[in-house]
Amino acid sequence: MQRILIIGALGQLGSEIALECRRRYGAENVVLTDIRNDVNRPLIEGGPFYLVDARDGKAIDEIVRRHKIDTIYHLAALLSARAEQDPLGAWNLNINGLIASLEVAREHGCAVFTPSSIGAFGPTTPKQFTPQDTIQRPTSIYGVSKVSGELLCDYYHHRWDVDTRGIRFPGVISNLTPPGGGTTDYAVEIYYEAVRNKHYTCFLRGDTYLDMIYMPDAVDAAIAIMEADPSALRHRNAFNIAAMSFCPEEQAAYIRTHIPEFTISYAIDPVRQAIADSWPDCMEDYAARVEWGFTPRYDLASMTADMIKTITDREGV
Ligand code: AKB
Repeated sequence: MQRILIIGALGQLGSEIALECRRRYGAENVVLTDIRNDVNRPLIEGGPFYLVDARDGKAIDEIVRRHKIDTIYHLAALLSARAEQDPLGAWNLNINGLIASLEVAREHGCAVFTPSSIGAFGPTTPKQFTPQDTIQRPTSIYGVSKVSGELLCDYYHHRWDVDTRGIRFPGVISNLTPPGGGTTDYAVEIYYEAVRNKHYTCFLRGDTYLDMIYMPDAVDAAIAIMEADPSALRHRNAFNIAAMSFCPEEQAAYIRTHIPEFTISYAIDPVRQAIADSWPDCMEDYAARVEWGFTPRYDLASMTADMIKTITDREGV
């Protein structure tokens, strides 16, 4: 029986993992927390919800006891671009929040899912077909916190036998909850602007390649790894997953197959460009495919068709 706690449940990834977990395991078995409660009323009212700071280990401990939680999805974090504006705040939330969850998991025997990121790599990492196990010397504070998080999760597993598991997410593209403060946010914004204004001004260069994944595949991956047979997991905390790799120019070309008048221009943000330039162009994800069966369904063509249809239908354009 899975009894799940999702910390950071109202964010881009959390809100969709929460919906799918409630559908699979029953709303009463999926407890949500977030530091805010002023968005997404249906999710807040659809099952147990608590207003909690992810660093508040005591509050998390009480929730885990009260609801007999066995699995924690720890999703609260500042993303890469936002983190550069407040490096100490990012370190504080990304690391102390994670430690709070790991300590509660150690005490109560919970499994813990933690998202890492392509941000855990840096300029000295091989850029093409980035291997699962390779150089990790990130230059952003977000990346530094993500590598540290991977190591912390490994440590809690080896030292305390906590069932920690995790994925290095590429940019996640979705149409329910907007991302906030990421370097890959452009790849979501472009679809909204294409439908609304037929034009997008991109903050990255047109030839900047990055890995991306569509939300349905990201949600399936997060749940699949937590349901995987633990004896099959050799890497545990930092599986590369890569569904597709593209640059803004290519994404714009695919959008034009649906909206021929769409145009793109560029106003480069040097901070986010430097972060993107330090990340891989495309990762190799063999370990995730072999160890727990990662099989993404969407590529750039099918994702673009679905994003444009969903946004157009919703906005009545
Ligand atoms: C970001 O851009 O910061 C995130 C990520 C790739 O981890 N979307």
